[in-house]
Amino acid sequence: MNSIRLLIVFLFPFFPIIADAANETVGLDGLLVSKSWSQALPAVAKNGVAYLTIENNSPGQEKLISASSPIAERVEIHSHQHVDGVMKMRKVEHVDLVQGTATIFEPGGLHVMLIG
Ligand SMILES: [Cu+2]
Repeated sequence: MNSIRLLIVFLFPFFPIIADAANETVGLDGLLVSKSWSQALPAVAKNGVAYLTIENNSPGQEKLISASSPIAERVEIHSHQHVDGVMKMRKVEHVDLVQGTATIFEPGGLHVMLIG
């Protein structure tokens, strides 16, 4: 198993536009990152969220262990969980990328928090 770090680069300033990191697929050693996007935010927003899909076509299990971005002071990988009927975000230490599957970061599920 390998561990990977994700670098999120937005091509546009992070203000009220739909920031599409790259409407194209980026691959590395059988890992394909695609469908990356972020919700539009007001210019004063300090935090943002990014979504993407990672396909693992490598020969084995992979693990996403971190993410970073030049537009955020800190980047965390989060999941959503229902706790007592309330949806809460939780930081996760890693995401297993199962061989032959696509891991989808989407609203209400896994997401990348862009903090600061
Ligand atoms: Cu979050």
